[in-house]
Amino acid sequence: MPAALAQAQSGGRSIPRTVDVVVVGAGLSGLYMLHKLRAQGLSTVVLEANSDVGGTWYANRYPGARVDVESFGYSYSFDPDLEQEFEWSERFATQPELLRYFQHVAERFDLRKDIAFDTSVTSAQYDESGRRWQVRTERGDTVTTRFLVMATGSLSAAKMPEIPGLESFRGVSYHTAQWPVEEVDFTGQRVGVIGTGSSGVQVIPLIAEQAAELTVFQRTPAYALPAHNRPLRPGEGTSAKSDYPAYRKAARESGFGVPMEPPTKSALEASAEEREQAFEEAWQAGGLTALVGTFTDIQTDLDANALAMEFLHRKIAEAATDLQTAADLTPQYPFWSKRPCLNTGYYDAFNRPNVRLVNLQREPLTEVTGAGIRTSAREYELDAIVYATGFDAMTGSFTRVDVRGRGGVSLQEAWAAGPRTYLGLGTVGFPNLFMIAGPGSPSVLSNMVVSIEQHVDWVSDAIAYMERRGLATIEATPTAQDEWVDHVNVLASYTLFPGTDSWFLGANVPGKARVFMPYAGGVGAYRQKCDEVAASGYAGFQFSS
Ligand code: NA7
Repeated sequence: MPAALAQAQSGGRSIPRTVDVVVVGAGLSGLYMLHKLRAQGLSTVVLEANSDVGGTWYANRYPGARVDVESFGYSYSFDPDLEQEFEWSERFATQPELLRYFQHVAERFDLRKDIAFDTSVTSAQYDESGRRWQVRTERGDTVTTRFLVMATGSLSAAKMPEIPGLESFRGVSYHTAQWPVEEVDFTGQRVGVIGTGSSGVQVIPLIAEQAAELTVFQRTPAYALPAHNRPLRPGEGTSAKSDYPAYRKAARESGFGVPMEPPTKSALEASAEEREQAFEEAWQAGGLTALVGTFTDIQTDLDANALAMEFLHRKIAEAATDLQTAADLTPQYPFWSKRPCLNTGYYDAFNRPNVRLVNLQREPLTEVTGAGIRTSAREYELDAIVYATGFDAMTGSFTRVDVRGRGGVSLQEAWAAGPRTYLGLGTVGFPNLFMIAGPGSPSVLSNMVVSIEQHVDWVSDAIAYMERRGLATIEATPTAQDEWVDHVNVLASYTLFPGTDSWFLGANVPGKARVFMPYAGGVGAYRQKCDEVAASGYAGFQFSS
């Protein structure tokens, strides 16, 4: 039997031993990548650690999980029929609805037959003489491939906090990003939630409704902006969908990957009345980007930002009835210097009699005990702890696989001082390895679907270009990569991001290099650069034939 057709039997599913492309991950990126590569006639297998499609939307099934980009925009644009046929039910889709969408996509394009589920990739090693990647899985499969596409997600390496005593807790522990498939019932329980980022802000109102007591352990308060989520009105879907061509174009040319009128005026030049009106309109519109998009300098100038902060502080003071709680919930760092959250019932939850807020800045968390959580002030007895403590973002999903390129150098070693990529698509020393939404691309600073589709299209075009010319390998040049890393850093330095600790900077992972990882120039400018690179015959990449 030819090697290419030999099948490794594992877990009841066969995985080909030799393919043109291995895609790691069957989330948003992996599904579309598979669809594209298949259409190009390339043999492709997707290796997925979870038991079904959906990636981050498979794993983050905690109560309250929902997307914070509007449903119509957070969907694939590559197929006009797919665009029209799926019915969204709410302004911001819930996790179960998103999962149904990805399952629908998998079925519609018959994707599952080329996906191996429950198959965790442990290593990928580049064989320089054969110019192939050897990809190994936890189940013992080895797949040899020309191209390796890491479609592993920017927010998929869940992170537990470094707190002494985690193992000693006698109750049940959960991480929001590793939520069980079976329903969790907190009725009658004393629950503690650690973390008030997006996941904490979403899960807290739902647990508050169910648990006997909820204690929220907050280290840094979030700016929780109103979602104004609601069921979609009859006909709203049809009308939004009829506008798709213009909507998608505007999203692709925008900053954040959502259509938005760019601001023209500085907050410092506007009158107090003008500012109040603009901020209030943005507050009423809801969503993550309306308020930061009111004036040109909210994200770049501390004085302009302070005006938005003052408005937001007032809103939080109005929302939380207890004065001390309101003060504790009020962030003191610049707005949008770390990612804000979308609020559906978050501040209201703290007005319930069964919810209390523990400000860890006043009473630091010291340990997890057998009975609960101890702070410097006291012990809180709990039946369950929910860790809403985030991710080793942007790089964790790449480096937790032992990826080794030329000379056996690992990605972890190559990125020890921070991730270095060209366009967030490729990295020096790792031929024929593509990243989808990698560090150095807009990724988490954008509507992920817009960024992912653009990357997948670019990667499949690059592979098609190589096929047409009989080229064996593609790799970023050191000069192009150095220049790109510098450019990403310069763009970040124009913003307020570098001044506030966040996972954008790797600040939530002890020992991680402090480098601002996403590209802050906006998806429109980024797409233009990627298109120019492709049109010029892939300037900044070198090929071997
Ligand atoms: P985030 O945004 O990283 O939030 C994690 C939260 O957990 C944040 O409030 C952290 O406080 C807190 N945290 C982490 N470690 C600790 C310890 N040791 N003690 C107390 N509190 C801690 O993750 P999310 O999952 O909420 O959201 C990630 C992204 O997913 C989100 O932005 C969306 O894009 C989707 P800190 O701020 O570090 O003081």
